[in-house]
Amino acid sequence: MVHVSEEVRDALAEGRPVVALESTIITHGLPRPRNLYVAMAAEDVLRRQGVTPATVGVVHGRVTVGLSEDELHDLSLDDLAVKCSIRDLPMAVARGASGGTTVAATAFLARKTGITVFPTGGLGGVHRGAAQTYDESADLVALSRIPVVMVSAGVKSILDIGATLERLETLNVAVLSYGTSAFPGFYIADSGFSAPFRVDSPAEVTAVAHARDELGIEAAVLVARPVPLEHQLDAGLHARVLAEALTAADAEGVHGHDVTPFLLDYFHTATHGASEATNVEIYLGNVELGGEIAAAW
Ligand code: PSU
Ligand code: MN
Repeated sequence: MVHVSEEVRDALAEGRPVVALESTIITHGLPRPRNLYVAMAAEDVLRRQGVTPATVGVVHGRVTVGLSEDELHDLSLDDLAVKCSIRDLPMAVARGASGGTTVAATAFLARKTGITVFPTGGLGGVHRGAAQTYDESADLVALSRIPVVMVSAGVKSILDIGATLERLETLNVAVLSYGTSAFPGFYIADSGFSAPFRVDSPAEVTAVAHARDELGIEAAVLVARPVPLEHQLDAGLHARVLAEALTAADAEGVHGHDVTPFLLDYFHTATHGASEATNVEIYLGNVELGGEIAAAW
C-alpha cells in the first residue's frame, strides 16, 4: 500500500543515508509559491550533503515515500489537498484523495520504510487552552510510539510550550536541545523553558538514538534546534501577533486540524512575510542538521 520511489529504495538497499520530509508544510504550512520553492530547496540541501531525500505525501490515494518533482509541484498547487495525519491516511486512500502528511503521518511512514531521521520546522504539541479544548497534536502520541530521530525548532510558539514539554516527558520522548540548554520556541530561539538534555554534535545525537534502539525503547528522540538569533522573529512583534491570532481563531470558531494552519497563516499575513522568512530559515536549517545526523548514522 505504500509506494516507495526507486531512488529511495535503492538508497536504503545500499545503506546510504536517507532523510524523510513531510508535506503538510507544503500543502498547509506555507503560502504559494514559497511552498514549492521550500520543498525543492529542502531536497537540494540533502542532495548536496550526499543524502537522499524522501518527501512523503499522498497522491490521488497513493501513499508515497519519495515524491517526484512533478508530484511535489502538483501537491503544492492542489486546493483540495487534505492535511493527512495518521487517522486520515485510510480515508485518503479509500477516496483517492491527495494530501500533505503531518509530522505524525510522515514519521509513521518513514519508519515503515526504514527511514530513521526526519526534520521538520516546528513540531505540533499542546494548544493553549487545551484544558478546555483537549486540542493536542497527534504528533505527540505518534512520537511516543515511533522510534525516529526528529529534528525540530522545539515546538511551535503558538502552543502551550510548558504543557507540551510535560507531555513529551509523559510520552517517553527524549528531548535534546542542540547547542544550547534552552528549549527553542520555533519563531523565537529561546522559549523561556530549559530543555531536559543538551547535545552539541550529530555524533552525540546518534549515540543517544543507538542506545535507545539497543534498549528497545519505541519512542522518538527529539532534537530541538533553535533558529539562529539573526533570523528569529522580533519578540515584541511575536507577542503582539500571537495574541491577535489567538483572539481571531477564537472569534472565528476555528478548531480541529484547522487551528495550526490558521495561526501560521495569520502570522505570515500580519508580519508581512517576516514569520514566513523565519519559518523557511528554521526549516532549511533543521533539514541540514537532519542530513548531518543521517550521515553520522
Ligand atoms: N512545521 C512547520 N509548518 C507546518 C507544520 C510543521 O514549520 O505546517 C505542520 C506539521 O505537519 C505538523 C502540523 O505535524 O503542522 C501540526 O498540526 P496539528 O497541530 O494540527 O497537529
Ligand atoms: Mn489539533
